Amino acid sequence: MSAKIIKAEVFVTSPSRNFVTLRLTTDDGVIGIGDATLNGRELAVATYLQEHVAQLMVGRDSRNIEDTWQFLYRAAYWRRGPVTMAAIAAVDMALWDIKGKMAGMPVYQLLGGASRTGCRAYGHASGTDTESLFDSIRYEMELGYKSIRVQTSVPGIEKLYGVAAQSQSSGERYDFEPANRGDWPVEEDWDTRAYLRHIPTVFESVRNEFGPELPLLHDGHHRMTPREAAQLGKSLEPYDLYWLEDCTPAENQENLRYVRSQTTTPLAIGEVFNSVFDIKDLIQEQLIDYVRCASTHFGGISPLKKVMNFAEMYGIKSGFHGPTDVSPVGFAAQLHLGLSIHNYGLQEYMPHSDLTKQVFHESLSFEDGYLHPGDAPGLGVEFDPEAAEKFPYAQAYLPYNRLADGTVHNW
Ligand code: KDG
Ligand code: MG
Repeated sequence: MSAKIIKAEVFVTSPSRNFVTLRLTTDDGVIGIGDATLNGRELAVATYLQEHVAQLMVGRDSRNIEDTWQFLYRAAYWRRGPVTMAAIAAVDMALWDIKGKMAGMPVYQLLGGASRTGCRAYGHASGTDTESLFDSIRYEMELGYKSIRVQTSVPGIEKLYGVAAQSQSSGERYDFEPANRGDWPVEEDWDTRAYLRHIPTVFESVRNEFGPELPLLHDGHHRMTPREAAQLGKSLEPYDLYWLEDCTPAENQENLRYVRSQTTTPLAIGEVFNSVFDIKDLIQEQLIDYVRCASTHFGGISPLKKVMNFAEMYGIKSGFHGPTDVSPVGFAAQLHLGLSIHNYGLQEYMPHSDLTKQVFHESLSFEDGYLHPGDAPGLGVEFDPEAAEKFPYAQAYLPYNRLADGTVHNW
C-alpha cells in the first residue's frame, strides 16, 4: 500500500446553502473528504484550494498528516487567516478520513479512543415574545436537548441574529441559516442599551418557567464593548448561564481581562478564530471557560486537538462551533475529536437540511440529547458528487448591522 494521493478535487455545491468540499483520492482508491466552507466567502477558499493547493497534493504520501499540515502552513509564507486555514482544514480532515479508512477505524479511535459514550449537544430556541420563546424551548426539550441556547427579539431592534420567527428574504428558519442568498447583504439594526435592558428580563422569565436545572446559553454575537459585556455578564449571574458566547469581539484578547474580572458568568469564545495565536492568551490567563473554535475554520482536526490539549491544563473545555455552515464533514471531524478528548464540554448542533443530507450521507446519531459520530471507518461521511451537481453555487451573504445614526456595527 503506497497511499499516494493521485487526485485532488474541489466541489462547490448549494443544497440549501453553500458548501466547499475537498476530495482526495489515493492510488489505492481510498477517498478522503474535507470541509472548506467559509460562509459568504466560499469561492475564495475554493479558488485557494483549486489554484494553489490541489496540485501540491498530487504525489504526496497521504499518511503524513502533520507534515502536510506544516508544509501548507509554513510553505505558503503568508500564515493564518480564515481563507488559508479553511483550505488547510479541508486537507487535514481528508487525510484523517483516509487514515481512518486505511486502518478500518473511525477517526476518534485514531485520536485516542472514546472518552465518553456520547457528546452532549445543545439546541437552539428563540422567540419574538415570551410565549413563542417558551414554545420553542419546550420543542427543543421534546427533541431531547438537555441544554438550550436562548435568543429573543428585543423591543427597539427590528432584525436580530438568532431569532427564527422573524421573516427573512430566504423564508427559512433564521437561527438555522443567517446567510441570505442574493448579491447584497441584508441590513439589520442594533441598539446596545435596548439589548442590555431586555435580555436579563428574558432569562428571569425563562428561569421562572423552566426552573433552575436546565442549562441555558446565550450568544452575544460580538456586539458589545468589554464594559457592556461585563454589565450583561453581571446582570445574568442570577440566572446561572451555562455560557455567554462572544460577549465582545476578541481580536484584542486583553479585552477579556476586564470582562472576566467583573463577572462569574461562564464565557465561550472562538468561532471566528483560525489559529492558536487567536486564543492562546485567553487560555493561558484563564479568561474563558469554553473554546468555540470549529475544525473547519481552525485548520482542521490536528490543530484543534493541540489547542484542546493545551486548554485541558487550564480546566477549559470544548464548545465547538456547529452551525449549518460547518458542513456535515467538518461537523463529523470535530465530533470525533470531541468524543476522544478528556476536556469535552458541549457541542452546538444545528441538524443539516434534508437537501444537504442528499449530498452528504452522515453516519452520526443523535439520541436523547447526545451525539455520536458512528463507527464507520474514517470520518463516517460520504460525499455524493452527482447529487452535489444538482445544487449549483448560489451567492449568499451574511447580514450586517447599522446603528440608528447609520454607523456600521458588528453583526
Ligand atoms: O456564518 C456565521 C454563523 O456561523 C454564526 O452566525 C453562527 O454565531 C453563530 C453560532 O453560534 O452558531
Ligand atoms: Mg456564535
